Amino acid sequence: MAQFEEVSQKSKLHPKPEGLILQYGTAGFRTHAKHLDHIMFRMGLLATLRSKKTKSTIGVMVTASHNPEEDNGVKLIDPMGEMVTAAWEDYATRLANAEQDSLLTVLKDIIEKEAISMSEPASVYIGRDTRPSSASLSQAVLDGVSCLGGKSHDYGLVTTPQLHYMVCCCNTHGSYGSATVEGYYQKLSQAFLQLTQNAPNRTDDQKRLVVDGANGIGALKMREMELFLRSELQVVLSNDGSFGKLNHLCGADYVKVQQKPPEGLSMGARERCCSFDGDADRIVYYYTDSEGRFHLLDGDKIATLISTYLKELLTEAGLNLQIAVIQTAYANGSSTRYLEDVMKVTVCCTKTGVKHLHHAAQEYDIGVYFEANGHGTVLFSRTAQKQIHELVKDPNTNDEKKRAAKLLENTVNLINQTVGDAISDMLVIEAVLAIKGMSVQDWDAIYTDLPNRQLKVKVSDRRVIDTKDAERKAVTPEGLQEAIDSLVKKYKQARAFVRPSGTEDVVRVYAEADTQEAADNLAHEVSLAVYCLAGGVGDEPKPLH
Ligand code: 16G
Ligand code: MG
Repeated sequence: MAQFEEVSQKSKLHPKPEGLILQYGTAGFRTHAKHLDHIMFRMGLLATLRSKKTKSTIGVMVTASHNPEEDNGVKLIDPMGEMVTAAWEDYATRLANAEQDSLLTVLKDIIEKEAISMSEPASVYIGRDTRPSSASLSQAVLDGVSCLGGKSHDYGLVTTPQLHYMVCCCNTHGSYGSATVEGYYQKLSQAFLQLTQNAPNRTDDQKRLVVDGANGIGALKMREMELFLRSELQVVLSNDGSFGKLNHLCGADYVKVQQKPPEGLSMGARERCCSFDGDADRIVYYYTDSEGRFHLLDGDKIATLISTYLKELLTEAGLNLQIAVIQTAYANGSSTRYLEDVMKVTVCCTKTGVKHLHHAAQEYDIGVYFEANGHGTVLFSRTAQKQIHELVKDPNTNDEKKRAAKLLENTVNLINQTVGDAISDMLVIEAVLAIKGMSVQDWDAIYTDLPNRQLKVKVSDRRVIDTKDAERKAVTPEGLQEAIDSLVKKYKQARAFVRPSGTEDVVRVYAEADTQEAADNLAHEVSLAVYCLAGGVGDEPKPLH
């Protein structure tokens, strides 16, 4: 067929370096940009097949999120704006690793397995972050799409969640919103302005928010969106990319991991600040108190704030909808305890990675999911949305119920339900704080985090570690879990687990305990156990103190 002939010809322009093996990891392919041209071309091919198979528009986002500027990556977006399914992640890996002369064989194999009719039309949406390599890499994706006769729409510079939103808008024929960047700003800002009408007396100080844009796409898009927010949110934008390097000493990942403010941000005492990551799908908040101490409000605190607010509104509206919070093993023990014991909401724990949390959240009327690192959103089931909508419309609803139902309705519109979205999450948080009349300190005081520490250990093959119970228990190597259990017993309020990273060639170690010193010691001792029992390489882990 002519299409295959063209693939064969064009693929020569995007040659695969022989022997290079890459995996479609937790969030797509990610590595140094110089190794990615062939991957992009092939993901263009795969997205086109996926589109033919699902008879829907598929998204391809070129970004490496919080990785260094020199890296890049790519992820595929399924019809409803969610991450591509596991079977297709597998195809992505196979296609990526096929040597030049077997590319067509692998491609045809996928077509056959999935019974794809090549005469179906195909449509692919493409977006990219601000990395210097992203423009040419997204061109390679476009080449792949056109080889198989797919139609493409290049959105150019967009945040990852914006592209997820576009894909969902397109496949729901506009019922989720209009598939343009302007449509996104309009939908979110209208909902935000409606919500903040419920907090009419805010001062300019309360409306002020310091935003660290990680020198990336989030900063660019925040600038564009400012106009739509009128003066209801007064954003002081730092690390806007005008001179600093992407993710360098700034951004959500830096702030969360280092537990300190980013460079390039001037923050007054008690001032509310937040950081986006490099593709604006993650957010964390923070402030320094009057003694200069730094306080981080991570994904767990965000989930608590949002779920408390939603639960109160459900009660006020008299709606009987089940709300659950989805976390991972990294959730601070204090947050889980608070949610279960004080808030009395269902808490569920899944493996690390947005797709796992997203799927778990779909099981509830309202599923609030956040990873501690700031990835997350809220999913409202069809039933939940319908009930909220009907209550708003019901002429017999009393004023209190109607107010609560309207707040819920606008909150649904403000949330990007396709994936975690730093801009949307930020607006939800700002609206909730405004409506509840809370300062960032009030929010922080909901519960106190247990001190914790994360470390990484290099081993010769991280796959020797297998886990169960949502990564909280190690099944292999033999003896490791027993060793962790006996170490944990030495400390108060302690917990620890290990898991192989899905994005880096390391084993991650997490520990928490009643004091920072205890958490540090426990993390170190667990690292030593991993080093000894799981084939550690290089120097033995050193104590932190
Ligand atoms: C990816 C995941 C993130 C997860 C992280 C874990 C998405 C969009 N991103 O960045 O959710 O927390 O990987 O990394 O799913 P790790 O496996 O190296 O610890
Ligand atoms: Mg990201």
